[in-house]
Amino acid sequence: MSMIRAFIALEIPPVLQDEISRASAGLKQKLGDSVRWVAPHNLHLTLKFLGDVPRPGLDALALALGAELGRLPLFELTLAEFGVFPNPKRPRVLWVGVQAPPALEQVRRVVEACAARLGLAPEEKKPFSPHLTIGRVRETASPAGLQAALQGFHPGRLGAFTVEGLRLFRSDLRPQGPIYTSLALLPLARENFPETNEVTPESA
Ligand code: 2AM
Repeated sequence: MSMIRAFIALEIPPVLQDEISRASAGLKQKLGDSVRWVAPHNLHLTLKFLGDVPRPGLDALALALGAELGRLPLFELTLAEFGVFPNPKRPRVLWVGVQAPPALEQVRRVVEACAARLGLAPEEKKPFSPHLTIGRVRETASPAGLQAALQGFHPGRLGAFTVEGLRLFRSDLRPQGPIYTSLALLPLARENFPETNEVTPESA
């Protein structure tokens, strides 16, 4: 059976993807090729990486999740500041921080529970640390050069938006970068939808 590499994520509104791109332009110039930068339209917040899953498994997951998430309220996320994994001495992943209410953790628990019911492996024991990966450091990068460039990078508050739902994404790895395709939209409770989906980038 053919397998689909998939993950569940929150989309970031294009205006905030652009804001992150604008805020990190100077850093990109400094670090250049020592980092594989995430294309602005690919910036997202991963809630669960599923790996290779057969299509019927994904359909079942979308169905189960759709029913559960439809009962949970909308919530707001704020994008702010910057950090690295695993530590500043050996940065491998560069990210923008996410300030989230407890509702995000609740959503993540529902995602884990639905995935587990369908036999998809639970996340490793490490605690959930919501972040938006903006770049991945190449093996060849000089740690000293990286540290110097990263120390002065403090983008502050980048903006906030209302989360209306999750998406199930397909990921196709290509030499020029991954291609993410939405397979399903999984809305949160519709009765709580605001009149308009407010997005407030800091530079607006
Ligand atoms: P992260 O880099 O922000 O942690 C799609 O590949 C998404 O799934 C990526 O944004 C990545 O999020 C996340 N992911 C988590 N674990 C992964 C893994 N083992 N392999 C690939 N992607 C993974």
